[in-house]
Amino acid sequence: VKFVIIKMAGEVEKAQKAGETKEDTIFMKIVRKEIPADIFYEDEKCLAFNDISPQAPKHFLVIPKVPISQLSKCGDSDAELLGHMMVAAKKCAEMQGLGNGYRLVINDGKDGAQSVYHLHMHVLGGRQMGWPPG
Ligand code: TR5
Repeated sequence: VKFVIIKMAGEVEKAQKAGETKEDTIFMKIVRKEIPADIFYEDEKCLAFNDISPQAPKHFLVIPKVPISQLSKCGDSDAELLGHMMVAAKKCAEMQGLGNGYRLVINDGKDGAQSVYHLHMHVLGGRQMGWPPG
């Protein structure tokens, strides 16, 4: 339990230091296949890969191929892409055998504990989730 609390504190601290920059993110490098990731789904608009630090037996990320920094920067013109990503997340959850349910999370900005400023949906499953989240 102590380890988990320390780890959670570390993630939040990291997120608070992160911020939107004009620089390339690690996720754009994954989109361009410049660094390896466990990509198991890809279509013309988005891809999904396993999170490097899983917080549940199944934990993957769905990201757009275009560099949108965060949900709060999206506008009306992004509605189709956001809907597409949510449907892709649902298809991926099925592919990953999450028939008993799962959780979809988008962390936005500092208070949301976002650490990578390339929009991503977390999909977590394979165990009973608690509520409320921390
Ligand atoms: O905190 P937010 O919502 O921004 O989530 C960022 C997520 O990206 C965290 O769950 C990290 O574990 C995950 N992450 C970070 C890196 C990474 C990754 N997932 C897969 N592959 C990764 N690589 C190669 N490099 C990362 N820095």
